[in-house]
Amino acid sequence: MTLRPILMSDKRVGNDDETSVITKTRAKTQRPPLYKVLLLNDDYTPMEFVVHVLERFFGLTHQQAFEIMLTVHKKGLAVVGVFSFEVAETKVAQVMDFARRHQHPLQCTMEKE
Ligand code: TYC
Repeated sequence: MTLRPILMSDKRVGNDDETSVITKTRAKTQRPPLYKVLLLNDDYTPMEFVVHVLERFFGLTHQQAFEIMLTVHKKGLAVVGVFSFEVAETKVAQVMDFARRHQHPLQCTMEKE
């Protein structure tokens, strides 16, 4: 029989008859919530501008950017990427600011996954 050392994380549950049960506590690693960044279609923003935004702020290749732009154009919206809250918030702000400065109505939002 192999003996296991009793750890501080073990809980000793005493029974009335002085026998005991040792339960193992498993450390639950909490993953941070993730957020989808969505790009929305509109009738006015030029396709090349959207492609540029996707390359510039999401590090996509021209081909990837063009494909996602076309998906948004055809389906109304697409997920551009999945990030931590802070990164997603920053991307949305960067896209919205860049579109506003160029006077395009492009909309970008985030949503908890
Ligand atoms: N629908 C736009 C057009 O025809 C192109 C477009 C694509 C706009 C994606 C926004 O997120 C968007 N010029």
